[in-house]
Amino acid sequence: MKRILTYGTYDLLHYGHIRLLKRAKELGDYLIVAVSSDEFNAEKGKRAYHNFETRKEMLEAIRYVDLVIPESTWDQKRDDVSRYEVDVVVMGGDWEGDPRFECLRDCCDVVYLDRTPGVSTSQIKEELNLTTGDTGNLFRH
Ligand code: C2G
Repeated sequence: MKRILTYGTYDLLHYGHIRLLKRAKELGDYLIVAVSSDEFNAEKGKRAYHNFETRKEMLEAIRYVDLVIPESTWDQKRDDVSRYEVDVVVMGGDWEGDPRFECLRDCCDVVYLDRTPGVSTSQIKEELNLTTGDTGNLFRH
């Protein structure tokens, strides 16, 4: 059984996230997602719209995902790889070459997958704010 592990905030779940998880699962048989805790998000300078429990619940509903664990620190990755007997750590291309992932190459494979262009959580937030701001309605007509 080939075990895959990926990390992320996964806020305002969108098709870019789903396509990443689908392709990550295609690399093996079992996909673990380490989703950032609210406290760790603060450390990353992020404030998620949905809290940890909600983001975890949404990820657990995705057919490609077999297990969701918390991501609480930058430094837990090596322990995660060992504890969950991970063969491959997968991340989107925006992390390509990041030493926090490259340093894992002595204990597992590290694979970066192309990001899905044209969608991001921050873009969704910005567009919703703009729409709300200039028309007062939540949805663009
Ligand atoms: N992603 C993607 N395409 C997008 C948006 C995101 O492939 N259009 C990928 C990212 O590359 C990442 C995953 O989806 O692999 C989750 O994205 P985020 O929730 O933004 O995660 P991030 O803030 O990058 O957290 O320790 C690592 C961090 O926790 C990663």
